[in-house]
Amino acid sequence: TVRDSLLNVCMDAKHHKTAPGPEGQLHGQCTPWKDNACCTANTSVQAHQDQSYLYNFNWDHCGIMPEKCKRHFIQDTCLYECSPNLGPWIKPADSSWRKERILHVPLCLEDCEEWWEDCQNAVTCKVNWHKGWNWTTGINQCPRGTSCQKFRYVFPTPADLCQQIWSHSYRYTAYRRGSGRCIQMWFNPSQGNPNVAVARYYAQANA
Ligand code: FOL
Repeated sequence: TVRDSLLNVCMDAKHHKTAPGPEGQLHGQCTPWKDNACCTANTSVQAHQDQSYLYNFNWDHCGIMPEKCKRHFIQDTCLYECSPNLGPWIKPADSSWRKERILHVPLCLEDCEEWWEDCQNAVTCKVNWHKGWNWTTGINQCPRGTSCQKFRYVFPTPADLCQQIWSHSYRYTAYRRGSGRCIQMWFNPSQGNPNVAVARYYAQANA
């Protein structure tokens, strides 16, 4: 039998609810999680805003991020804040702003590849977006000594992007969407949340 404590849980982080539950309405791209979510409706609205109060994080730190790229970052925020299916990958975090983090979540191949493809024309100055920004103005700016470059130079492969941008929150995998072996950032909730079965599978593998 599986480790129930790894299933249907929320990490202890900055904005997460203590336990997952229905939200009635979630905003925009976070809608797929509305039946069972770790985020509040308010967090789901903030997830769509530039420089939201969530982390005061500016996607446009090297100029405006193209819309088709930004939607992947919004989707990543929805998964990170709302998913109740990341239990097998929750680990203690060594940081001031959260007690727990996710580590090595197996992201579906297509979700990683499309994120990278759609961000080819976006520009950044940093590989790891968690650490080392200049916060003197209250929002993240490129630190001294860095320069703004297209994503394809900063992240030469899809794996570089998905794994490095959030300190290995994700693991790049060859598993396809629908395989039951990888977490989908994007899904159509009409047939339920496909990540429920994925968490169950990996909870067992850990037991
Ligand atoms: N998405 C995913 N998939 N995983 C994540 O861990 C994740 N985390 C965020 C957003 N989406 C995510 C949160 N992002 C800082 C920077 C980014 C951020 C949260 C906080 C920040 O304040 N960085 C400081 C260091 C703070 C510290 O470590 O104490 C810095 O030095 O820039």
